[in-house]
Amino acid sequence: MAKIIDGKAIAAKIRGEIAVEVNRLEAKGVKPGLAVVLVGEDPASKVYVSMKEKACQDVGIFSDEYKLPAETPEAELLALIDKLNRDPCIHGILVQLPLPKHIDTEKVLEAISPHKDVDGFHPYNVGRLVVGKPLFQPCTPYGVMVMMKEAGVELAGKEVVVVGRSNIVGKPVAFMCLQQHATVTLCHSKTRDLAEKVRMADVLIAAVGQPEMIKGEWIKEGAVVIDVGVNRVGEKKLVGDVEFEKASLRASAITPVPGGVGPMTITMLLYNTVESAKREAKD
Ligand code: NAP
Ligand code: LUD
Repeated sequence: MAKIIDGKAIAAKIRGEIAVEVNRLEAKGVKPGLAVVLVGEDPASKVYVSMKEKACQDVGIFSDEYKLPAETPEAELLALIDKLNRDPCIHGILVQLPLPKHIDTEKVLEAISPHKDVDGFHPYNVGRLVVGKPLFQPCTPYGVMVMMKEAGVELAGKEVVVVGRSNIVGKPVAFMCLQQHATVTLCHSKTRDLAEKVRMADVLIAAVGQPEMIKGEWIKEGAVVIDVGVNRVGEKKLVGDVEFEKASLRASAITPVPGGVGPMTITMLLYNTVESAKREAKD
């Protein structure tokens, strides 16, 4: 039976350490500040944004919230980002995705100062990651790496299979694993025989967004399974991209959904914001 990698517990430990660090900075007159921008009414985004705001309050980070209507013109959003880029009280700017269709997401992400880009989505930060000299690392993949480290998962020489190639999760986590000397296979919707690829994995990272599409029987005996997927089925139930119960019978360690990668994402956002404030203050 697999060991459960408890993201909630690891997140709570790190948030405790962040709170201590925020206190230390405050004593020196530095208050880390995060601007959280939400455009529109996407229900999942509303939940995540309010979780982020609460997490900031819990550790003592100042959070400045901007909730804009869905029909906000792109120019108005760009003007807000420009203002936040120049605001000395703000060390991190987060624009929750997805954005409404009339807004060019790439243009918005490129407008955020790379030095306040706590999501790590600006092409400057993506490039820094790819060359192995990261400044801000994107929160979800960063959280995955920290979880694996905490769980004692050694990556050098291992076969890592990532399913999903989004800019938010799949691509960056693949580069992070490569940096840790894993041999990485990056799969997507055009991959032939996904089951065969998954069977090779010493470490499987699933970020597909399809409820339980990765079957328990595909998992190699003793593999580590990291399930990034958060899929709502029915009214309330959340499931991952992997068949949890069946995969648990074969894996040596597995992350649950909820309580796995999700809480780590928010924790790394807090971490990046504090790092940004420290860099700005030359602390
Ligand atoms: P996304 O942008 O929709 O990307 C999904 C990826 O999965 C794409 O690369 C797609 O391939 C691939 N894919 C889709 N169907 C597939 C199939 N049948 N076989 C193989 N690959 C397939 O999603 P995302 O933003 O990366 O999110 C993925 C999941 O993670 C979602 O459930 C999301 O809610 C969750 N998530 C969780 C967190 C967290 O903090 N826990 C953070 C972010 C995302 P193509 O590129 O070929 O289309
Ligand atoms: N946009 C993210 N869009 C969506 N789940 C998140 C997320 C927490 N700019 C920007 O925060 O990093 C981002 N930056 N994302 N996501 C997804 C993605 C973004 C997803 C899940 C959770 C953040 C989370 O804590 C809980 C869990 O898995 O235990 C369950 C709570 C629930 O109802 O999903």
